[in-house]
Amino acid sequence: MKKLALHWQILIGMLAGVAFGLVAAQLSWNQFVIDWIKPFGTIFINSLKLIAIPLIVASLIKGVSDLQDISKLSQMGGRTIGIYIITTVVAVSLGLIVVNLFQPGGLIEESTRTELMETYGGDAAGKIADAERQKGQGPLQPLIDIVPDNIVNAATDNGNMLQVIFFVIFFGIGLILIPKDKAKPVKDFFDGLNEVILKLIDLIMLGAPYGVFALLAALVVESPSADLFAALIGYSLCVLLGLGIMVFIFYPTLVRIFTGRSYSFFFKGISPAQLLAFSTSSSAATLPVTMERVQEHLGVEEEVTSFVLPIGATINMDGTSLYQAVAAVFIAQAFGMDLTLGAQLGIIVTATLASIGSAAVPGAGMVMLVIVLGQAGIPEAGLALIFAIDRPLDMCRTVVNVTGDATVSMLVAKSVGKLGDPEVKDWDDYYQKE
Ligand code: DAS
Repeated sequence: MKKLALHWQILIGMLAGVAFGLVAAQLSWNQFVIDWIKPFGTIFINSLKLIAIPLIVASLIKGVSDLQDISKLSQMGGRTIGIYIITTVVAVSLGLIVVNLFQPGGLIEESTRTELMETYGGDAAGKIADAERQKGQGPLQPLIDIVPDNIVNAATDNGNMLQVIFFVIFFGIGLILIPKDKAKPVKDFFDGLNEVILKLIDLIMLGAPYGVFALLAALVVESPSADLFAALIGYSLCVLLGLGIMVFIFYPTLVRIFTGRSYSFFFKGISPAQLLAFSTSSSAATLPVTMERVQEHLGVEEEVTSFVLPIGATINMDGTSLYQAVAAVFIAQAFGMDLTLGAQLGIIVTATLASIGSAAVPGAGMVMLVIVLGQAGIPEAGLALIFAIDRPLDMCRTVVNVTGDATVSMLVAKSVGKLGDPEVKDWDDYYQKE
């Protein structure tokens, strides 16, 4: 029998976890589930947290050292990176506005919050105390905190993610500035490390159906409280609202304003790639279709798509960055932490960088969320709260990631005069005529 795609296995794991949790609660097997099932969910979450630092180190060093070719390649390079960063910052900011406006974590009652702290909080109390202490420090303390005085200490605590990121980018710049023959072995090492890490994520994600089953069964058995359930629904709706605004308003408006192409032209062109992104949860798997649709149906010349889209699939993940901003603030709200404006601005930086460092594979956004939580001083244990419902949100945010890449490729093509005429049906004829 054809093996069921991991994707559907995870969704089945979710449903089975809820069903098993409900039956266990009825049969008073609560303690059994907590002692013998929940640990597999904890192990799964820990393995995702384990892979976060190696992933950010390898993918950012690769990303920064690849910039060397990009920025020299043509004026397209700087323009592409610049527009990608702008759309990502817009996405993160939109996520922060939505989650602060609707406060889904506020639906959780004080009694449930205390339970959460005991069940998931881990060192939450310590983190909250740190956050309180930080409020009293000087205005530039967050800037000082970015520069590590010891890279080993920075790398050993998820809380110093920006310090790791700072060192990695600094290292990548050094790699660009040394002679190419000296840089090549180092660059090849990190390219190889990146491949290994991506393979490890694949292996970890094989455990996802079981991890999700355990997490959901534990979630149902431990705290089926209506307020927590309502809060999780509220959180999911905040993510979906933000993603919906990006796909149905922000991107088509950019295309309309800067390329003059109509809303229907854009969606007729890109929708097959969006559907594939939704069903695979992987920008990388969708990339060949994205390239074909953008080239053959949105009129972007091959010279632009072959450059802008592969980079976009790797570093431009607007949906992921929006989701990370919403998830981080939601978990803080769930633990009763009120994040300062500085901490939220810090989330804009880390979510933008974390989405650049996220791999274009299912579940990568969740792995990198550890970076955002760690830096903001939010208990990473909160991942267990939202991981169980992550997969449907991953499907949706991957659609946004792909749509954002297609949008930017049209804007870049238009700006370098490589965007075809929308009335043309067969692009081969069109370009051959020129
Ligand atoms: N699934 C990732 C992608 O392929 C996005 C994510 O995990 O957030 O774009």
